[in-house]
Amino acid sequence: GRLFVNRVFHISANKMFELLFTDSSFTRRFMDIRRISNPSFTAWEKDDSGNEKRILNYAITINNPLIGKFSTVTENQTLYKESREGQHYRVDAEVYTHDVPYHDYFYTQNRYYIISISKRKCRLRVYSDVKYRKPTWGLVKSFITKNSWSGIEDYFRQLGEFLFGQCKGKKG
Ligand code: YK8
Repeated sequence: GRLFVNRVFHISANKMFELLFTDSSFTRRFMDIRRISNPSFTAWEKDDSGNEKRILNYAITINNPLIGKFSTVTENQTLYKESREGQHYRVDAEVYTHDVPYHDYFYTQNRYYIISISKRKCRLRVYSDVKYRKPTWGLVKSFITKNSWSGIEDYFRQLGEFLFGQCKGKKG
């Protein structure tokens, strides 16, 4: 995958997890900014392997004239059991955009690592990869990949900035 976020934030690892991976007001506000609508979240639930899972559904607004204006999205998140509360967390998210061209050919996999540095500092790393669900012609692949990277990059740049703004509002 490609590394899209690698940055230290002045909040605890715990707080970072809460902001990004619970139904927080931070998430709600960020969704508003991104014009993400109709969000629904399931609660984290342990599966047979001991990892925890939750499912998000929402609609995104797209500003690429090739694609159309909206798409519904399903995001399946896994919180790995190796995560240690307050210390380190790993969450994988599989993102399916249901209403874009070639939607049945690919999905996006995002890996989030939150690592505690001190009581009030943590590092966030996010890797992203475009995954193919069936054999895809090379030209189509490069079309999908190119359109995906630019959208993903834009999203995580904005997320990083919004998180940074959140931290500045805090003491320390
Ligand atoms: C998540 C990756 C691709 C997709 C989009 C589709 C290209 C279609 C290719 C055709 C619109 C919030 C993206 C960017 C939509 C948004 C997705 C978000 C940002 C033309 C061949 C949604 C993170 C995320 C992951 C993948 C992104 C999609 O939390 O280009």
